[in-house]
Amino acid sequence: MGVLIKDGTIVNADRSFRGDVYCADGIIQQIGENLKMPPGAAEVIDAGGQYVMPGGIDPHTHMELPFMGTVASEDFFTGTTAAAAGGTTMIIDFVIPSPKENLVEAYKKWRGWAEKAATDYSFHVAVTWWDESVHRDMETLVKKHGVNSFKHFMAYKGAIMADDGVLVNSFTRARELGAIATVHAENGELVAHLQNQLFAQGITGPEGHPLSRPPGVEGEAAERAIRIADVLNVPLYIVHNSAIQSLNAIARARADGQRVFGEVLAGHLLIDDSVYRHPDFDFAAAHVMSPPFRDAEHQKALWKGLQCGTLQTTATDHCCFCAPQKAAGKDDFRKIPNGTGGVEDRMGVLWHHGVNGGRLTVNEFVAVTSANAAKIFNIYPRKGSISVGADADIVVWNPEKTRTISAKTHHQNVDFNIFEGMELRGANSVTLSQGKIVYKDGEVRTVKGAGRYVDRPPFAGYYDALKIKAEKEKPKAVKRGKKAA
Ligand code: URQ
Ligand code: ZN
Ligand code: ZN
Repeated sequence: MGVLIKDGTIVNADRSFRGDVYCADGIIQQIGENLKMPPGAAEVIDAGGQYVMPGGIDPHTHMELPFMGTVASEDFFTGTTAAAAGGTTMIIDFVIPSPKENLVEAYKKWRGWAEKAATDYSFHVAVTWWDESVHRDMETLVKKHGVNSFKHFMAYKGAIMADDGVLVNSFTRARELGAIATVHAENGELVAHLQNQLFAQGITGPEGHPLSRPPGVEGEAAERAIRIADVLNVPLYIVHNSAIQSLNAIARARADGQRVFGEVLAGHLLIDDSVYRHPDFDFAAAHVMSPPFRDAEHQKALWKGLQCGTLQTTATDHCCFCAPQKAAGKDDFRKIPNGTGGVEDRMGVLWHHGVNGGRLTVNEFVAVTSANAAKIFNIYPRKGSISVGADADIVVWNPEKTRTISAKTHHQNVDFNIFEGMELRGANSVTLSQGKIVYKDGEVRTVKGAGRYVDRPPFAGYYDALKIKAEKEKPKAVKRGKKAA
């Protein structure tokens, strides 16, 4: 039996129009005015006075991530359930091999963890080291496992940090394979130096975290990644931009015609760095994530970057650790597991502060919460659009529904919410995944394991053109005859 969504206003990234949507067998079957269904053919959802939009895509989450000596508290089932409760119907998570860990083995391990997911998911794969096996495995992952994006952590020295050698080798390989390179842009050497310097000066609390990661640490790494990607002619996606410096680096490169994309977290748009100076350790430590939340000047610039198209996507970097886990850094901020939540609240806070706040149109809201990520990671229009044949991942959005965010009521498996107490107007009344209702009016109806792994094909066209260009521009050796006698 299908689902008929009646009398709503359909909102895609490019346009809005009145219409009914009929879903069956996991996809959108029909779109049109006054669709007639044979009696009993469908469960009917009254979308009168509401928007019918593509389900959110969060391109940056870390469910059950083993990190900094512990494991993130949110797993793939609870995390995708919380996401659905807030209107997000797909996540792109990360396989993060330890240095020297075989990439394909790590990928298979993460695939096992994700089998419990309730909604669809995919994986970026991190390149945290380099040798010939990595060169080989990247091809296997692209050609056999639907991976088209490779992540590089320029931070986290001594753990998963990729140095310039790894960046150069991996970026080159990504381009050969038709994949996109993505980076966490912070200079890991600078961070380590500043952390140790602050700690030696007796700054041991969470207030040391932002001091060890000033905006310049991010700006340098963003600029370096952009320059390396430019020389190697590989598209680049910079995750969780938090600072004016990285924003300006992206804007310059894009104005120069370079294929660079930027992501911003809902948290970085709305939470400021005063949280780290809160007297309560648990409160301050709960906000420790990298790059850190910054002051209002950066937030203002990030909103402008999102509005003008310098930044294309929003995400959450949902990576949860509860107070007992964060307490590992009670006496040493360098040991506080980095990460915060948000997967349930991204859509709501972006609607309230973006659309209600007059910063985004409803179409731009769809673009930055769903369609752009689908396009950049090559799964559009299967995902990110309300169109016939697309997956029936849909949110019915009630612009008048109000709610107050709280850890007491959220579905996220974590004891803290960075948006605690925030009052919102506008929320999903219904979420559908694969044409099935997974959330309706406060009730989650997710099924463990119902989610599917989504293959993301390489970017053939762009790379074929590149190959032709490279052939044409191949440098020619200068023929030098014998010196004249
Ligand atoms: O750096 C990341 O994206 C992961 C490890 C989550 N933690 C964080 O602080 N952002
Ligand atoms: Zn990161
Ligand atoms: Zn992350």
